[in-house]
Amino acid sequence: MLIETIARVALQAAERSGRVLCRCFGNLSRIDKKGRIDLVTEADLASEKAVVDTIRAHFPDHAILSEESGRSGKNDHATWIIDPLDGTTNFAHNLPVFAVSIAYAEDGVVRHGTILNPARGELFQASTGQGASLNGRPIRVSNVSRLDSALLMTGFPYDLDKTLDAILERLKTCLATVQGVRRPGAAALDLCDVACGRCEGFWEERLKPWDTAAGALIVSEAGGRVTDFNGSPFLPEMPAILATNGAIHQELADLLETAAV
Ligand code: 2AM
Ligand code: CA
Repeated sequence: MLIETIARVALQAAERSGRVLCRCFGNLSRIDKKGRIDLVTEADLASEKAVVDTIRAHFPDHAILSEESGRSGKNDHATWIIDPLDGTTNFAHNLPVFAVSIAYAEDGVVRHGTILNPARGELFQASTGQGASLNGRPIRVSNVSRLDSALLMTGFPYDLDKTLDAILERLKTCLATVQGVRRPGAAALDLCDVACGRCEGFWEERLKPWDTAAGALIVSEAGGRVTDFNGSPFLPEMPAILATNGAIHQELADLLETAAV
């Protein structure tokens, strides 16, 4: 499949989703819980319908893996991986830090990623071998190489109780070493911030493929490095992700390792 065609459909789907999300933002009438703190809103569902309908209209035989509706279609060759609303908790609190994330994978390898932050009008795109862009302009990771000059981002999983000690140990160790740690609440956007050099690194565990598939490609196409916590090349099905500008990667991986409880 021509990657330009994929990118065009991904953009159309993201723009439709963006309009849906902006319409719903600040106007939610219903918020349901999937777990103690794991929310789903009518915005997640309406955005998912906008994205899935767009992809289905162009590629009825492609498989789709999307956060709210799960897996549909049988096609081992071509799969779309979608988070219709990344940052649902922010969205439900009227905090404008959220995105739609759309990835396309061929034979298990992510070939294209589109992430739209409709509240800021920021569109991040990457295709394998073609670099990454923000609103059409090429982006690069930062060249900061010292941890004490590095700004990092992280996130906390919904099932916190299981791993709270390990998460707090990592956070404590990083806070004591780096310039700063932020926790914005939308993993896809954290990855985009690494890709365009607003921060040097991002780590989080217990994520799902839809949280990371598009963003990981955007980071690597922007010149960054993406692995699991052990340094193995990242795949969307891996629950732990470490994405950096490359220059701080090994040092940050070692630091996270020292914090293991
Ligand atoms: P969401 O808003 O789509 O649910 C917050 O730490 C970030 O991680 C958000 O991107 C959130 O995505 C995601 N996240 C946290 N815990 C998660 C979990 N258990 N499963 C999937 N995504 C999770
Ligand atoms: Ca989501």
